[in-house]
Amino acid sequence: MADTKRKADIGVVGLAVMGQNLVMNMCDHGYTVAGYNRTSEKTKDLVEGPGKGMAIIPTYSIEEFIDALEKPRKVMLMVKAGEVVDKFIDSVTPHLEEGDLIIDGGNSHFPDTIRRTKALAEKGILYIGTGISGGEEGARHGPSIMPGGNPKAWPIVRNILQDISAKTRDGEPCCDWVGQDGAGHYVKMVHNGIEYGDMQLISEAYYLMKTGLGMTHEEMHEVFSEWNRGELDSYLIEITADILAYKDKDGSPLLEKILDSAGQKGTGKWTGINALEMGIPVTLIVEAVFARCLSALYDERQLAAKTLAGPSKKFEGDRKAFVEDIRQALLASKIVSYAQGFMLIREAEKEYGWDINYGGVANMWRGGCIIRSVFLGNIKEAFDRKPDLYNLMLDDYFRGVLERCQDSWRNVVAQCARMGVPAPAFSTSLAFYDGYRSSQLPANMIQAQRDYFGAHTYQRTDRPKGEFFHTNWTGKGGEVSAGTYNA
Ligand code: NBP
Repeated sequence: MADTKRKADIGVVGLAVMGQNLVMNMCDHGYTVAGYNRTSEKTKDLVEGPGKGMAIIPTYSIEEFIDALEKPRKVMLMVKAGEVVDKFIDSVTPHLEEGDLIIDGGNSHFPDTIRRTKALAEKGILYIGTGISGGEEGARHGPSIMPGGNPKAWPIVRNILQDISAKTRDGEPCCDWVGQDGAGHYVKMVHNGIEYGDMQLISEAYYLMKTGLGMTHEEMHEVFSEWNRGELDSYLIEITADILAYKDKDGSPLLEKILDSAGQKGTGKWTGINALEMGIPVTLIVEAVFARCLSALYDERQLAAKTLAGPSKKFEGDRKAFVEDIRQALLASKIVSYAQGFMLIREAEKEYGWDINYGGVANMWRGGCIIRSVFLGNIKEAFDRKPDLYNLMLDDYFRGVLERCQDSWRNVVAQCARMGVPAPAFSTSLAFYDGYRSSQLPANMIQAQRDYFGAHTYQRTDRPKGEFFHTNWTGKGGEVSAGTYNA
């Protein structure tokens, strides 16, 4: 039975799916937790239902909630992201004292977390914005937790957050300090972007096996189950195998009755927008977002399918060998996607003045979250070998895998083009790989065109970088270069 005379170690506001499961997870680890929800029925339902007998202190007003907390007070918000968070911060801060702590565990956009951390620091209140991944199941039994914010806040909640987090296969907590102000929510955003990329790659592999190779669901189930025992061992591959085996009531695969029009909540888009703003070519995640957008043009596609011509060839060749090619293309593309994700985090670190623990980030994603995989253990090892690793593709292990996989990868992209099977993520990752490893790109032509029509100037290969030249290409224009706009 709950010892309700004891003050609570932490309080959770927002007892919907995530909040109530986190409360119960905290209780399982020996913490006393105060709970508050705007609609009081949810609080009652929790303590009389699944949380019955647990060390939960139900509270029905903000004053009662604050009074139930041990000092320094730790208030965790698990409410809808956006304005609601600001409103709740405004209503709770007058009741808090210097040194108390607010933790936002919702899916907040990182610029909001930067703003809130700074505003609250001015009032002496500590703030953490933490990404939490793993959905309902993760919240109940161990999510991946990515906290950032005011560094002074970390020692105060470190034990609670690490205790309730998922653990890696080696027993390490999938929760570590990410960095200052918005760093935790930023890393969660990139995690979600990578999740979009992983899902798109797996979907392309499935579609290629189905349409290109004409494989049955049983055969594809076997392939994904097999892949899950090797280098691609991951939660998303595992659930894909399950989905392929799942039968509808009539005994046919349920998957084929699901409308091919993908939804999205926006975190992939945020990653893409941020990558564009910072000029980092995170091509695979952006392509994955656009692939969902294209799928959502369902009615247009039905019309175009009847109108636009293209090949509809079946694969001719060694099917077993081609399935292995697809596996290798998936692995190589995945390396590119994670390399791009970490490139983005590295740029954000510079842009926002953070100090990111890269190996820690890989470790946090190893368990509890949707992208958990054995592969992330390899990434952690790469950052352990070289903490300032510039690009994941340059690590000896990943460089070797890319070299080993590239013939298969090229074969898959070429076959897709020949058969008319869309494979945007496989293709864009290969294009990025070839672009990144090119000491020369056709950007000299772009610079010449920019200078031709807009006098934007160019640098020369036979002169030091930093010297700019303009050519009067037609003999009609002037010698004056444009310094004020970029096209
Ligand atoms: P929701 O995102 O559905 O939010 C519902 C909670 O917000 C309820 O407790 C609700 O109170 C409260 N709330 C709202 Br709505 N407006 C409020 C207001 N004006 N003042 C106070 N409380 C208000 O809940 P969730 O799915 O549990 O997610 C919580 C957070 O965790 C979100 O930011 C979500 O993005 C994030 N997240 C969710 C998942 C997931 O799998 N669901 C995974 C990872 C992260 P009420 O009961 O009175 O309406």
